[in-house]
Amino acid sequence: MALALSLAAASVAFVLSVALAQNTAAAQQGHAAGHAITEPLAVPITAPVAALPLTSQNATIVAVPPSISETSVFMTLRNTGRTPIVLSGVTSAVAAHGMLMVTRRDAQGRTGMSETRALTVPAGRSLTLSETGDHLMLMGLKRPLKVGERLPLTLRTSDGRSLKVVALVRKP
Ligand SMILES: [Cu+2]
Repeated sequence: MALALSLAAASVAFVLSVALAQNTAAAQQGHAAGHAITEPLAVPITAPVAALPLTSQNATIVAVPPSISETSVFMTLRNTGRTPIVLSGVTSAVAAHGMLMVTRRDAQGRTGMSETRALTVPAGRSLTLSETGDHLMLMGLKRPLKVGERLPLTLRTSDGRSLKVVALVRKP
């Protein structure tokens, strides 16, 4: 009895699944036919922007006296992707603008920093932004920064992507 019921149930289920499959097939044909002309127009013109395979660690901003309107930003950036990531800018709500900086030693052995248009994080590698090397600067600070506060920054890349970073204001 139990077997007969379960067989009956199984055959009902089978009939239902065949009917569903036929309906689905019909629906798919209808879908395809209905979209034959309009589908090309429905394809997005721009592909969705892939997430940037970039992480930031130990982001800090150096606190400066109220009379100083610019400061430095340091962090370690890691590119977990397979292509280089080219940074093209940094912005913060507390600064008029940001700059990418390189520190270089000149022919006389003196080190100095200058602005650069790009900083590259190599594929699968890290770039350390530090006092003695490449770094970021915030120019035209709109208010004094307090030691211990955390401030959001936005790093931008040359291909139009961005990374939000929260940086800790620390003592000089
Ligand atoms: Cu600097």
